Amino acid sequence: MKKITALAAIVLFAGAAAAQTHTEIGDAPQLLFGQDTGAGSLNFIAGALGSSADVDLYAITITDFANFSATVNTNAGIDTQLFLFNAAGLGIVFNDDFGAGLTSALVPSAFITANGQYFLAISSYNIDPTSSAGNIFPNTFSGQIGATGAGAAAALSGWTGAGFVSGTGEYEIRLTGAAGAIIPTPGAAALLGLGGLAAFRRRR
Ligand SMILES: [Ca+2]
Ligand SMILES: [Ca+2]
Repeated sequence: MKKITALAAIVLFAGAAAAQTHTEIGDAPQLLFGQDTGAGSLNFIAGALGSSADVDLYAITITDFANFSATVNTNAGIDTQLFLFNAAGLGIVFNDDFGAGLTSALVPSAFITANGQYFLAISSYNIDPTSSAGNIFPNTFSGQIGATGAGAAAALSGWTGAGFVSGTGEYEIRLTGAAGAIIPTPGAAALLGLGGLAAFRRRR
């Protein structure tokens, strides 16, 4: 995100309480458990696709699923894709092109039915998520698309395809109905009684 954009965002949302931006730290991982986005409300994620192969995965919390949205803004000319996964890494919904442009948006949809912890991924077209059983989502350009690929029943474990970013492509994802997420380390998860998550980590 360019500084001028950040400044504009701050001015634009100056009247809103505690607008919070998570800025990508280094390069966010492309696989579970993504990158933490902190505590408190989360209004923007600002990052960059640093190469044609880059995919960024962020841990987020959906706090108001009926009003959850994620909208990509970029001046870098990236043809983006957005993917939402649940806490277990299963595909929920994706969008490639929203409206008339090539950027992406996830809007309130029948696919998102509960608050909780999720993972949000951004890739450049046409890098798609895979599981041990194949592609998680179908190859569809428009609309809010559910996980109906051959690999939908298993968790995110890889990415396939090639992207079209040349050099660094900066992006901003505007969020509504969301808060940050901090994924517990295995030790902390065990202390908190999150045995399922700890077990999930151990299997990796
Ligand atoms: Ca990145
Ligand atoms: Ca796109």
